[in-house]
Amino acid sequence: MTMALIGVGANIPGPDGRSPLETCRQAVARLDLLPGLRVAAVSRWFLTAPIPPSGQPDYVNAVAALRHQPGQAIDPADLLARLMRIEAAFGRQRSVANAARTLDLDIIAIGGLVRSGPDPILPHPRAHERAFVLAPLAEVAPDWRHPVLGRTAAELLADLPAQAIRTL
Ligand code: PH2
Ligand code: MG
Ligand code: MG
Repeated sequence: MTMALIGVGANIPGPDGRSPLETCRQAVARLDLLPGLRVAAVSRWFLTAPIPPSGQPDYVNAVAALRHQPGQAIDPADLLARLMRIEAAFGRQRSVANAARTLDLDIIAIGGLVRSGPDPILPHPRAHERAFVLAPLAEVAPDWRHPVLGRTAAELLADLPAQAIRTL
């Protein structure tokens, strides 16, 4: 069954002062309410140094696996639009790339789908070089293989130079 694998991240408090971890937990609850999709698994929560190094606060990161109801396909553009609405609901402001954010929801992959554009590009074009994606991804989808590179998240992670991440 196809899974949508969603990266969840935050590194500044929300407008109401809610912590990054609390924002991320509540965002996962919202993912479970998306039409036709259920949260099948959530990784542990990780505290991760910003990539690229920027002096920003550390991020809280996790990956959620969403399962869709049998017989329904996941439309990538529709899912992206829904994720952006959840980000906005949690106070996400869009400025420059890699700016600190109250909430970031990224589609890392939808099963083995390969898509070069329009957005979302799948798999996420930087997922394979980011420990903050690969370590939680390996927990929720140990059998998933990057459809272009042919490797599991754990294999990709083992190839990376060490990055500063730890579980919360
Ligand atoms: N997200 C980014 C850029 N850098 N670094 C960490 N540690 N975690 C993130 O989620 C992250 C980042 C762009 O979305
Ligand atoms: Mg991101
Ligand atoms: Mg994003």
